[in-house]
Amino acid sequence: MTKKKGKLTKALDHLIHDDPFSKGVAFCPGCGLELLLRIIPRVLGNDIVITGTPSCSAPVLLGQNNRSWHTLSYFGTLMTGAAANATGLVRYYRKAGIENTVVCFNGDGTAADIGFGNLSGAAERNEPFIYICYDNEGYMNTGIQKSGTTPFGAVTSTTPHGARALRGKNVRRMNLGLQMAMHKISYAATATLSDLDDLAKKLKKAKEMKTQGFCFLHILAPCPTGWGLAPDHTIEACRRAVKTNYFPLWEAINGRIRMTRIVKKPKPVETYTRLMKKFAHLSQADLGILQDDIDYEYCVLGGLSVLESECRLALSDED
Ligand SMILES: Cc1ncc(C[n+]2csc(CCOP(=O)(O)OP(=O)(O)O)c2C)c(N)n1
Ligand code: SF4
Repeated sequence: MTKKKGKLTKALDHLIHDDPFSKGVAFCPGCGLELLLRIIPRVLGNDIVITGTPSCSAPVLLGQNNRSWHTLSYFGTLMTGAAANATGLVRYYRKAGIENTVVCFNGDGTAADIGFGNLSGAAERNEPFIYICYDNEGYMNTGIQKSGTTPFGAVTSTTPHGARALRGKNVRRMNLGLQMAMHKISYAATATLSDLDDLAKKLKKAKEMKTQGFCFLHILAPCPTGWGLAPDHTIEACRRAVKTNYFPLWEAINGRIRMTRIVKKPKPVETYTRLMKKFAHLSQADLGILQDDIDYEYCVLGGLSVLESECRLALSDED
């Protein structure tokens, strides 16, 4: 009991700033995005400038009916040019002699698909801002369409189950976090809402590291409405995503990867999928494909995270 209390205090210790959001905002019950949005300024401070695109975050961040739900600075932009606009903002502030932190905050539809080109460009130029992708694995605001990060087998409105032998998404997800880390940017990391201490440390590290260049955080943020997940299972879904290696936690400085949490005995992916309806139709064979994808991605990650020391050894052998 005492131990648990200590753990909780550790995570909450990072939330040192006031919550700039109104108590009731326009998100569905249990929305992972809402919790994440409330945490970011509480950790980073209220002087951040957020920029983002049309999405589930926009009704709250941009406001509705000329009213605002928060006291932060927000710059609304287009899905096609989110990172290019953030680049412009940063350059304007630098020219004006204003020191602040620009946070480009977008869903996976923007980050992985529609705005990926200029995200990659900003990363390659190592622009000094933080890009956060909250990954709810689809275009949720426009009716739950599949995106590049939607996993194999998941039902979305564009990858249905039932009609003409369709069984959800029939191709595997892209690994956005790894792709960004391989741009060898100043800082890249994955995080989720079940591991708040890890999430808060990575937010702080991104704020520190952005003086050296581009920082990218890939954050799993469950969408109860789109996933068929009970609103009170949001955190449990994140916890199981980590425990099954569906969403491993790591960070990378200049492309050098380090696991921030190693799960000693990963649970089978069904432990995670059974929580939500979007996977309810999957056969054992389908689950096998999903499991294989998770195992493969984890092997790649493991390989990359040890590669550096192994390469150094090999090089010193040659010496
Ligand atoms: C270029 C472009 N295509 C399509 C749209 C329509 N649109 C508005 S919000 C949205 C969904 C955005 O998805 P994502 O970025 O993943 O955020 P989420 O809705 O999941 O929060 C889309 C497709 C748009 N605004 N701009
Ligand atoms: S649709 Fe999903 S991401 Fe959008 S507000 Fe609702 S729960 Fe959140």
